[in-house]
Amino acid sequence: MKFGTSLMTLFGFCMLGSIFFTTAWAKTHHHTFIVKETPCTRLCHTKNILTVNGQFPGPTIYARKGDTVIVKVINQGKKNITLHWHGVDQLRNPWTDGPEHITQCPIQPGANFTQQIRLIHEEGTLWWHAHSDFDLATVHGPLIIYPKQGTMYPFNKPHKEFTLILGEWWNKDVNTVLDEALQSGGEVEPSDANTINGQPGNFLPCSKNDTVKVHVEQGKSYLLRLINAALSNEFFFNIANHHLTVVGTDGSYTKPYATDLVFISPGQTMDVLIKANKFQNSSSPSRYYIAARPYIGNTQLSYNANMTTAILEYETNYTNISAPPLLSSLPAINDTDTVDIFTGGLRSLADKNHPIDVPETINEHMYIVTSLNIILCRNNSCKGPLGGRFAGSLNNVSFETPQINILHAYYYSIPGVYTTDFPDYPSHYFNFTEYIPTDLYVTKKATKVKMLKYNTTVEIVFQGTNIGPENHPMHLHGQSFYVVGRGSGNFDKKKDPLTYNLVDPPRENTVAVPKNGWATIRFRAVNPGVWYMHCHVDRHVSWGMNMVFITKNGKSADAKMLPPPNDMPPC
Ligand SMILES: *[C@@H]1O[C@H](CO)[C@@H](O)[C@H](O)[C@H]1NC(C)=O
Ligand SMILES: *[C@@H]1O[C@H](CO)[C@@H](O)[C@H](O)[C@H]1NC(C)=O
Ligand SMILES: *[C@@H]1O[C@H](CO)[C@@H](O)[C@H](O)[C@H]1NC(C)=O
Ligand SMILES: *[C@@H]1O[C@H](CO)[C@@H](O)[C@H](O)[C@H]1NC(C)=O
Ligand SMILES: *[C@@H]1O[C@H](CO)[C@@H](O)[C@H](O)[C@H]1NC(C)=O
Ligand SMILES: *[C@@H]1O[C@H](CO)[C@@H](O)[C@H](O)[C@H]1NC(C)=O
Ligand SMILES: *[C@@H]1O[C@H](CO)[C@@H](O)[C@H](O)[C@H]1NC(C)=O
Ligand SMILES: *[C@@H]1O[C@H](CO)[C@@H](O)[C@H](O)[C@H]1NC(C)=O
Ligand SMILES: *[C@@H]1O[C@H](CO)[C@@H](O)[C@H](O)[C@H]1NC(C)=O
Ligand SMILES: *[C@@H]1O[C@H](CO)[C@@H](O)[C@H](O)[C@H]1NC(C)=O
Ligand SMILES: *[C@@H]1O[C@H](CO)[C@@H](O)[C@H](O)[C@H]1NC(C)=O
Ligand SMILES: CC(=O)N[C@H]1CO[C@H](CO)[C@@H](O)[C@@H]1O
Ligand SMILES: [Cu+2]
Repeated sequence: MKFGTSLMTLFGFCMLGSIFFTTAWAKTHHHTFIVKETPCTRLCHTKNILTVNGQFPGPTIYARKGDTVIVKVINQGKKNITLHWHGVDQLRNPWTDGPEHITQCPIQPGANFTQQIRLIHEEGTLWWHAHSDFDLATVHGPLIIYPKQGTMYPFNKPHKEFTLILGEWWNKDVNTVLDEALQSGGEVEPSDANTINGQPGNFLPCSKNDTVKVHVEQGKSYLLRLINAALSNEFFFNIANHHLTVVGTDGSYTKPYATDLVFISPGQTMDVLIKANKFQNSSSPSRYYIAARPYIGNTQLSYNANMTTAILEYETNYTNISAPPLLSSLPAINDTDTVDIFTGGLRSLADKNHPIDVPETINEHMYIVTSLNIILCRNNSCKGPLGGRFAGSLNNVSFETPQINILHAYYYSIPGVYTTDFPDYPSHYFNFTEYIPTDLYVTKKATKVKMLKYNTTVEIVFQGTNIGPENHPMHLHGQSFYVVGRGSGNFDKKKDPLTYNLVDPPRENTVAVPKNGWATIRFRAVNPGVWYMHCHVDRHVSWGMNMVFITKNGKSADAKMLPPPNDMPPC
């Protein structure tokens, strides 16, 4: 299946592919992803960025539920990379899931790796991205999964659809930004612009000419597939004067949720219906800003508050080009109440054709504190707080990425790579949402995993803390989960479970654990393999806010991990 890739590569210049759907399909879809350096200009800065097939954002993968996608990844770049299919379970096949040093060794420059993506229950919008260093900043694209042949959307078929990817742009090379931070132990420089489909939009320097435009016809309805591919920023998103109806998130349908505003964390996707009903006659405005701006809980810290914009433009012969597009205001950058209201409104569709299976009896309870920390440096010579080095942890274990990948070590029983004592509970309870005393702020590195028996039901209560500016969007590989509750303050194990939604909780692969609050997820471990769980804020990953689940094989043949493919990248 081809869709404009050849045309785009001809130009070899970080081109934006078509944002409207224009293709046919088959049961098995073959793609070739050539990862390479491509010159690209934004904010009047030109640099080489890593792209797939010269496109930024990268190519869209289209498939139907139940299809298989086979991607041959060819690394023509100068650095190690890996690719991940975000939100796909990869049932029994962790081998091509992608996280570097967790399930594979990287694809080295000049090497290839063919990755198989079997879509089983996923339907809606997912995405793919690099899972090595900060490569995700430019190596990402949509993965769009239509209903099975002969089945339909659980809503009226939209006239057309379009995809918008929220992201961040650095004028510097992103991996230089990462290396500098890791060397100094200090903060990662904030990005220079937030972007929509790689473009900063009208309000940022040198960007106006390239602002993304979405053309619509009066009276028609559209499906917007919204993806947050930012390295750090959570976003408020709206379209001036247009109502939005969320109908899906993270590759699962939701009950239609009418709203004027969407809140989306890094790693998440939202499927949103829009009715283009605002252009009535020659004197009506015909252009409306599509806008996104970050949410940041603590405005004391340095952050990028830039608004990024695209334009919704009605196809009409009356467009008054000198009239500026209409802009609707977005909530204040620290408006936590609006975040909580939006997030609290998401419900699984949970109808006859889209049943849900929320675990009711729980075998494994976990209470995981998500925290930013420091690791002390000799002579207090690092650039983090107290002369230490920034770290992140889950239950005070700051993940040390092993040299031998965990899947390899598990499958071939290589000892000494990890230990199986990831703690189910914090060793130390305190008021997590209060200022944390310095001695508790320090953490330690280790490579700990949590073993799960096949078919175990797991509940995790994530507890956010007062340290750091933002929520932690926790992402789980290998299975989606139900978000059964979310609230502020310290989790109260007597009162808070009474508020759980076990009837129609949203099914997600990434949950925004609130700063100073908690979120509870549930899932059933029926996917044997090695599954990474990490904050989707990339710098928090590099600081260790991650851990690994290993789900053991079950008894029956179809409850066992598949053998590795022949072309696993060697170390
Ligand atoms: C990678 O794939 C390309 C294109 O199919 C081929 O030309 C090249 O020889 C392969 N490289 C390796 C190391 O297998
Ligand atoms: C934008 O377009 C105008 C008109 O074509 C041109 O004069 C200007 O140089 C362009 N700006 C940039 C930054 O490319
Ligand atoms: C044109 O449409 C606007 C709404 O966009 C309405 O307020 C106005 O009355 C209409 N004008 C005419 C001449 O129909
Ligand atoms: C614009 O005008 C042309 C020529 O009169 C007509 O064919 C076309 O349908 C018009 N388009 C719209 C969106 O009104
Ligand atoms: C176009 O918009 C500008 C700015 O809003 C306004 O001054 C002008 O009168 C409009 N022209 C027409 C023909 O409507
Ligand atoms: C949000 O930030 C503004 C400006 O810094 C501040 O005045 C306000 O108190 C903050 N609101 C909350 C809820 O933190
Ligand atoms: C720490 O400070 C001591 C005394 O000032 C100095 O001798 C030593 O080299 C420093 N160590 C590092 C790692 O900077
Ligand atoms: C925890 O600290 C916060 C912030 O100081 C305070 O509002 C809250 O009451 C404390 N909770 C408990 C249980 O002490
Ligand atoms: C985390 O571990 C470090 C190192 O073992 C210890 O100093 C610190 O007190 C622990 N913090 C918490 C919150 O348990
Ligand atoms: C998984 O466990 C449930 C009970 O929690 C049981 O009903 C089901 O049969 C089990 N499935 C498998 C494949 O073992
Ligand atoms: C790239 O990956 C190989 C294989 O794991 C490793 O030996 C090498 O050190 C890596 N290169 C860099 C720059 O990390
Ligand atoms: C135009 C604008 O607001 N630019 C800001 C975007 O964000 C960077 C990083 O915080 C700021 O330095 C710019 O001033
Ligand atoms: Cu985080």
